Amino acid sequence: MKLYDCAVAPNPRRARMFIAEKGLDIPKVEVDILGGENLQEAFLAINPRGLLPVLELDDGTRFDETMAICHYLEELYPDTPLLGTTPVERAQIECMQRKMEFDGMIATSEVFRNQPDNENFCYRSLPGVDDLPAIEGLIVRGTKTLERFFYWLEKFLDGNRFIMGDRFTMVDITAVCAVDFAKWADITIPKENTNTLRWYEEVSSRPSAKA
Ligand SMILES: N[C@@H](CCC(=O)N[C@@H](CS)C(=O)NCC(=O)O)C(=O)O
Repeated sequence: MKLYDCAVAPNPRRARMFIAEKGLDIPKVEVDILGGENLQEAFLAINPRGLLPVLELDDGTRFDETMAICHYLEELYPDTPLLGTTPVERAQIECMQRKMEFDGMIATSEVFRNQPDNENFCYRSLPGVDDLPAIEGLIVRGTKTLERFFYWLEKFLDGNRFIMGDRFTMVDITAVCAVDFAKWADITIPKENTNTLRWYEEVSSRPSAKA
C-alpha cells in the first residue's frame, strides 16, 4: 500500500492525520502540486483527475477520495475508531463530517482559488486538470459559507471537548485542516470564538497534526 501525497495540501493532510491517528505506517510518494507535478503525465496515469491524495493497494487498486481512503482504513484497522462504532454514531459523524468538508474545506477552496491576483491559482478555479479562470463571485459565496462554518463550529464545541463530544474523530481532522487551510485565504477563527480557540489549541498539538 502507498499514499500519493502532497505535504502542503489540505486533503492529503486529512489522510495523513487519519493514518497517524491509527498508528499506521504507510509509505508516501510526494507529488508537488504547486510545481504542477499532479498535472503531468506520470501522475495523471495514477489519477486522471490530477487530484490528491490517492491510496494505492499492492494489487494496483486505487482510491482517489480522502473519505474513501479513510473508510477503507477504518474497516481494515478498526482499533482507534475515527468514524464511529455504532450505526447511529457513524451516521452522526457522517452528517458532521460533510458540514466540515463543504462549509470549511470547499468554501476555503472557493475563496482561495478565485482570486484573480493569485499568480499560481488565478486560472485554477477548479482543482485538477480543468483550466478555469478565477470567478470572483465565488469569493463572496465562500466567505459567507466560512462565516457559517465558524459560527456552527463554535456552537458544536460549546460544552464539548471535541466536535462529536468526548472522542476525537474524523470530524476534528477535517475541521482542523479546514481551519488551517482558511489561513491561506487570510481567514482565521474569530477571536470571540473561545470554544473553537480552545479546541484548536488542543487538536493542533496532537502529534498527528504534524504528520
Ligand atoms: N474530494 C477530494 C478533493 C481532492 C482535492 O481537491 N485535492 C487537492 C489538494 S487539497 C488537489 O489535488 N488539487 C490539485 C490542484 O489544485 O491542481 C478529496 O476529498 O480527496
